[in-house]
Amino acid sequence: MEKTIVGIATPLGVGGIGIVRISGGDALLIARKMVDKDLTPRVATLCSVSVGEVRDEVIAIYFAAPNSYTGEDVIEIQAHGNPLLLKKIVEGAVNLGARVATAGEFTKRAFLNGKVALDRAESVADIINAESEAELKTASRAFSGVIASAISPIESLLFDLRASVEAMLDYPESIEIETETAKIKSSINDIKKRVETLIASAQTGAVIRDGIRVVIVGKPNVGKSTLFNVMLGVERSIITDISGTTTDIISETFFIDGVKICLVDTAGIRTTKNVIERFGVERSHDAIDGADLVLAVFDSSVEIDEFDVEIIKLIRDKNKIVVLNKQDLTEKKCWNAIDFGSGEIIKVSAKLSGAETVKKKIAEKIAGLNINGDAVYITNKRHEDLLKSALKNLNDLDFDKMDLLASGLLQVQNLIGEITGSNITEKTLDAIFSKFCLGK
Ligand SMILES: Nc1nc2c(ncn2[C@@H]2O[C@H](COP(=O)(O)OP(=O)(O)OP(=O)(O)O)[C@@H](O)[C@H]2O)c(=O)[nH]1
Ligand SMILES: [Mg+2]
Repeated sequence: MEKTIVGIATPLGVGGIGIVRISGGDALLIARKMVDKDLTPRVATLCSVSVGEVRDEVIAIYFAAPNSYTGEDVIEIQAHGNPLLLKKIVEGAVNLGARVATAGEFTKRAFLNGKVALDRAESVADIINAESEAELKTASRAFSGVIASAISPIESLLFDLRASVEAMLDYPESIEIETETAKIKSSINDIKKRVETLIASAQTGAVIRDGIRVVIVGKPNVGKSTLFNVMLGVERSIITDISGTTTDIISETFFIDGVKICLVDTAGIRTTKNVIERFGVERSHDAIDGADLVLAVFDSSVEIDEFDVEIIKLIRDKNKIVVLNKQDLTEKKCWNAIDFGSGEIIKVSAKLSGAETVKKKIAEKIAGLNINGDAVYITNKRHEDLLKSALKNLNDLDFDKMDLLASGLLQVQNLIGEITGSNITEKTLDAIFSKFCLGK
């Protein structure tokens, strides 16, 4: 029998209520020695808990196995939310034979006891860690089983396919080889298409998980920091009329339509002798490389110069929005004739209502991703990597050698099984659950 574990389920800070959870075969035995009332399954019992000199009035709930989160006997003690008190209750349980739970151990037990499928268990961590509405929505959909509903059919198709290939190997005389091979090929194509669709969805999945990195670039004094501040709605970056005011990268997070935007202000790009500013400029080049979307800002009230031209070259092939700023002043004619490459051009005044126009454009790009639709998005990097390996193996299958085909399909099935949990090693499980917070 697994050792009984104990952990604090609520965040370690002062709060109205703090919860200690005990799970395992000895949970009830341990709890009985700590509280002064008898516990009935699924009844919230007001009682006293004592650990040494410390006493608290708590609500204790007993969930009898297998009808609990972990599938084991579980006791939840809802005490007053003082971290010292909660630690004391944990200490009490440990003195009576429990062990402090490792990160994610309660959920790991839930998985091992068949209470929750692996993809759903993994989405529990995503629900807890979600920072944006889009992330939360996708994680809760994953918890409701949409990933499983996309992956399980692939797993069963592979299972059937292997059976057909093996039947062909074992009883070649009773099978019409050509028809059967054609069937197998078409079924493999069907599987490939499903895997490809899921891999493609991971691109949007990454946007949901990591947000969109929007980097503001331009030469000094064009109004990058002004735009940065008005988009955030706070005076975060220093603005002056002196070129080279921003010398380093500054970033802040905000949300557009429930999607996390990491907005980055950079040092104006130009050749410079000032050492600090030069470092900043180098970082700006790197920031362009790491951007999902570039906001390329130009001062339209002055003529274009060689620094602007250099920036246009740098961002030519990037996903970008060109911002012709300072429209409250008179625009120089030259800007209308410039070829910026792909992307949209907007004319704004960051000092006036420019931020709203830029945000609207970003919102349009987000709408294009259709995040709020009903499609299934792979947001988990582990799932994405496994699907990519599976696709590679599917592409490498050799139809001329049936015995190799069978083992090739088994490999694909094993990879998919690592997503659903039907083929999983202890090491992978530990890696998955170590990312959980303590007490979950
Ligand atoms: N008239 C006008 N002035 C603006 C506008 N946007 C910014 N400015 C002014 O342009 C000057 C430079 O603005 P910043 O936002 O510091 O420019 P920057 O691109 O961040 O400059 P560096 O940090 O030096 O690279 C400041 O005096 C701003 O007030 C605008 O839309 N219209
Ligand atoms: Mg600046």
